[in-house]
Amino acid sequence: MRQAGRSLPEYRKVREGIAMLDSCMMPELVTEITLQPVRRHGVDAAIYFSDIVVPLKAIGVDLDIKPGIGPVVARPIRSRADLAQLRALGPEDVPYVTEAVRMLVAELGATPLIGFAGAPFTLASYLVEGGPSKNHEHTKALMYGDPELWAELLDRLAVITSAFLKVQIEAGASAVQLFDSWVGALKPADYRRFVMPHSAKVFDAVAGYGVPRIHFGVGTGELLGLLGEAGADVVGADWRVPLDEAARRVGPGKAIQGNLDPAVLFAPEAAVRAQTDEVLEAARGLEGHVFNLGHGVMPDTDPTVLTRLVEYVHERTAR
Ligand code: 1CP
Repeated sequence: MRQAGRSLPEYRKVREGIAMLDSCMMPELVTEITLQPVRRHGVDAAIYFSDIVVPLKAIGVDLDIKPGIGPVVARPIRSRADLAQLRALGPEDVPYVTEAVRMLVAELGATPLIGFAGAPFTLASYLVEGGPSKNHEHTKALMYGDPELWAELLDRLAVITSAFLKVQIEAGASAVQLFDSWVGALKPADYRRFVMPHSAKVFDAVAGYGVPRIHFGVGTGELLGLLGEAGADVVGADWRVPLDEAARRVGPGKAIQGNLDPAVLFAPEAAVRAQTDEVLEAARGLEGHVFNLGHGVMPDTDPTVLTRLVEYVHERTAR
């Protein structure tokens, strides 16, 4: 339940007067914010508080996270010369991540910590567009228009992302999630050709650690098989595809994550329960299921609804 924190008054209080990217570089604050939804809702795992653009900021890309907008990049990457903004990342670039993950693992005890990074395509979209985008037109123009430059851009991002995930795993994260939030904008043939080799490189780079690797996207119904093929152990599905059908598309040997529509949380409790039942029913008999929302928690979600949802899922799945 990404960004569960945003709906919490205790989150807004500790973030007061601190810019988003600054907060990601303050290990004690990161620890506190990561623990807040675990304490309040009793979820089964914590997701590390950070953002997908943190590793890019750490290597010197001039960008900011603007309130109400998201990541904004000062000099978008559109030409070969612009690639110079992207160098490799090492643990020394993100000492605050190592410190925060270590503190969290100590505090969390038996509750697993999920580390994460942005996938090459989704990071490329922010870098090429210069900010959030609905249609990803500049990104696609580069992808189709200059496949060589595109491949080099995604390769550099795969190297950065792999290193960033390794930092989190080596500091103690028990699972990692690769967020390719916007890759649902592509058709399968293009995903296979322009994106999959680079995401596969990231999954390969962390395979040796033996921690579960989760692959997340939105609107990826047509890509589910390929998202699994890229190398993940768990494939996320949004609410548009029922989980049994998602599992059929992903194929054997992998778990499925999802997929309650976060907008359902604004409906009366009986409706939330009915929709949750539908998710759990579709997940019955799967090889593995991680209950989750199909996308992040919306900021004005009532936190007590989230607490009740967690309780209800625990009740329904207790053995
Ligand atoms: O629960 C948590 O807070 C976990 C931390 C987390 C994660 C996993 C944040 C904090 N961001 C992310 C990942 C992230 N960031 C993704 C991938 C997951 C997804 O699809 O939701 C993406 C696409 C981003 C980019 C981003 N950062 C956006 C989306 C903009 C767009 O293109 O529509 C936004 C709004 C941000 C800012 C941000 N990141 C995180 C928070 C809590 C916020 C809000 C800013 C704030 O509170 O000041």
